[in-house]
Amino acid sequence: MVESHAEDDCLFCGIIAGRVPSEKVYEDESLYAFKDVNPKAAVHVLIVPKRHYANVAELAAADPELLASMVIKAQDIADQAFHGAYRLIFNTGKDAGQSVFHVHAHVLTGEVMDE
Ligand code: IU
Repeated sequence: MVESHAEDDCLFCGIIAGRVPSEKVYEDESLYAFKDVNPKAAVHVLIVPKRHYANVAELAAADPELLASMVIKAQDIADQAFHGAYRLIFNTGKDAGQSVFHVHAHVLTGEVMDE
């Protein structure tokens, strides 16, 4: 059973609720997007679903339409920032670099990336 409620100790639940500051770039009834505090590209936005899922696989299993809406929003951000070119990264698991266990899409765009 996937947990869907906000978790008291979840950083991104805190950001979505406004308890933790963030630089919001987009919000609707199901998604929240904000600038990464440690950007790895000229434009580095994190897109998170408001419902709490630990990682992208849990989200895909529970609500594939919500996952699709994150991809569509990433495309929209990149369309505005950099003619639709972007990288979309879901770090999954501590050993892959996931540090916040509330699924988030890294949207990296705004500059030419060679590698
Ligand atoms: P990761 O894939 O779980 O490693 O990504 C977490 C990201 O959250 C990472 O890029 C941080 O820079 C970012 N972040 C943030 O944007 N705001 C915060 O308050 C904290 C982390 I803590």
